Amino acid sequence: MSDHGKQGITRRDVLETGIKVAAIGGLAGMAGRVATGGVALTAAAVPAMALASGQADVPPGQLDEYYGFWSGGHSGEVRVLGIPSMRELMRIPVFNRESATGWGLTNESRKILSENLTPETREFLAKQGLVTYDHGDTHHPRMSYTDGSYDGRYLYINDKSNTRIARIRIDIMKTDKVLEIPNAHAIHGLRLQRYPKTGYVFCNSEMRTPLPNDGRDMNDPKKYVGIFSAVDGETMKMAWQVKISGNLDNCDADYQGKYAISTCYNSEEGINLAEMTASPADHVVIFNIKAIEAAVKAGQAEMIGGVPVVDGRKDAKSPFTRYIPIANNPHDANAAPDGKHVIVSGKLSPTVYVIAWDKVDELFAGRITEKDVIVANPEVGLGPLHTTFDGRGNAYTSVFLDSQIVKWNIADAIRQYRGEQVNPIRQKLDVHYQVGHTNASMAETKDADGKWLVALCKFSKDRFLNVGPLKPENDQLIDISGDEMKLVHDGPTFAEPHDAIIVHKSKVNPVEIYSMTDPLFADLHAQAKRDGVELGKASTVIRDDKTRQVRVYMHSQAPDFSLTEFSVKQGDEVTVIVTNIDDVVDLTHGFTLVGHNVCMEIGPQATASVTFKADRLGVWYYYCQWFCHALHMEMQGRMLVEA
Ligand code: K7E
Ligand code: CUA
Ligand code: CA
Repeated sequence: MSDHGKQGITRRDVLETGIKVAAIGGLAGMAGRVATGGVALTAAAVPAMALASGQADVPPGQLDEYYGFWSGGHSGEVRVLGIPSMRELMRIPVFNRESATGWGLTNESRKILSENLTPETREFLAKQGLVTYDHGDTHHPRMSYTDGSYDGRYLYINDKSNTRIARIRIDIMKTDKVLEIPNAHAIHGLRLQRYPKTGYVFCNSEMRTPLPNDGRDMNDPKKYVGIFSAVDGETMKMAWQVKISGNLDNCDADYQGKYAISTCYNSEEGINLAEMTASPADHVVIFNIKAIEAAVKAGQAEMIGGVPVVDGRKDAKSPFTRYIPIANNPHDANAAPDGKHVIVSGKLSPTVYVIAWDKVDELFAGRITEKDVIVANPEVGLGPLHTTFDGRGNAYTSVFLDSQIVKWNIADAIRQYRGEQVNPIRQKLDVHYQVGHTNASMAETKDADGKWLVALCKFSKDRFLNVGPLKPENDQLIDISGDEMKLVHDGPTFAEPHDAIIVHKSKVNPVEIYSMTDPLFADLHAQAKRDGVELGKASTVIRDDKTRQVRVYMHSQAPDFSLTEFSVKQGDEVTVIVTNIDDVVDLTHGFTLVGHNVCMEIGPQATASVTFKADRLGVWYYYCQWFCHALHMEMQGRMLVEA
């Protein structure tokens, strides 16, 4: 029933029940508006048919079985794809500025982007005339868990470039929180606590800096500190941090809520390439969550930048961490859906390491040594980066230099490590070209179902029409449902999805229409109350002659604004507040003011606001930029700026 809007019927219902032209007219009439029915009419001819397993071609009018949540890399956004069609369904602005929706322009988005910056960052940005950073570099999108399964509440993602993380609400597919991580530098690895729920968002600081980074110890890199962070995923506030030796690249967590694990490629604590690759061995750090929580609770942590920090560095010999030696410069750590193993990919070593979580218990108990937690070390190929799983005991590792996805069997790898004559490698499939992350359907949950795998290739080279020197990346879809992997689709993507997760559609249930009482609009309701008006009902201009602040309240209902003219005085600070009172599925309006850098999206039953200085004398038109009606072009009004 998730397709249903408030009026109880959608265009999809119309298609699937075979009601034709007259009914669509009736639907529009029921909503009191003319719907854009052209698309629906052509799609109605498609017969309903189930997708065969392994079929990547999703016919017109049919829905995908999975959602893909894609990092947008240094575009700073998150993208939503349908899998297996690889159709891009939506872009969710996160750390970037977005022209269509006004993300970064509206008051609501600016608040989200700025409210959880550190005081130092806030002061620095203010000097540049900014309230927040204008860009981000996203890598690792991860959906919240309950008991090892996706629970469809939130998606979290890192910003490496400005040391932040963000949270997206899955119910509306919008970013609702952004947090700068204090004491850290460049958040790269991000993964989530799986059990009992999320819980913690684990964040790796990739770079080491002096702590605090206030000008001290700059020429003494040995004194720099690496930081591992845990954020409370509910409140999006810092929980605790751990000082570590070396740096941190990627991380993951177990299925019992006991451990997190991070890879380190710079155990040398070097500051250039030669130094960072000097040692034949680096390590992974395993964090004992209960031990850290106990120390924080007992007040044993040091408060730095408002965060409790414990010392988990090697020399501290703490109960918080263990350092497992791994051949040089490992990249990812990926927990297997069997709940028993975690795979560390070697990068500069042609092997991957299999670590058993129950051995980690023994290591912390002091019964075995660090190297004993490793139960397999199969050779997979040159440049292993990331590993994913099919839920049938097989692992799939991306090997960058060989440009392959390598399928291997975990149990056989363990047997081989014990000395049995068995080859764990099942298949090597060429991909195009130079694959980074790979992820399979539901693979990061205990519901791993082994149907689809994506290989996020860093280069497309000759795979698409030439678009000039800057090429798209190539995200390839591979069918892993059978014994053999089969490449079924090339998917061009723009800069640059590092990582993606594939989530069954049953786990993702967004709403069709906003709730007018959504917390997103709480500030606006409060302001309206102070002004003695009600959102969605008022069409009024409120001016404070002393502060010269003007608030313009209006609502939108296709094809008109409730205010088609308002006047302000030159130099006024104007806030326009628009409520979309249409409650029709897919009926979004916009508000764009010519010549004022003002634009916003207003979804059905949503309210949005934007503030600007009315400094330009004359007539300035505003219009709805979201096609909403046959008379959408006419949906406009005038702002008169008087001397
Ligand atoms: Cu391998 Cu940032 Cu996960 Cu890129 S990271 S590939
Ligand atoms: Cu409202 Cu276009
Ligand atoms: Ca190294």
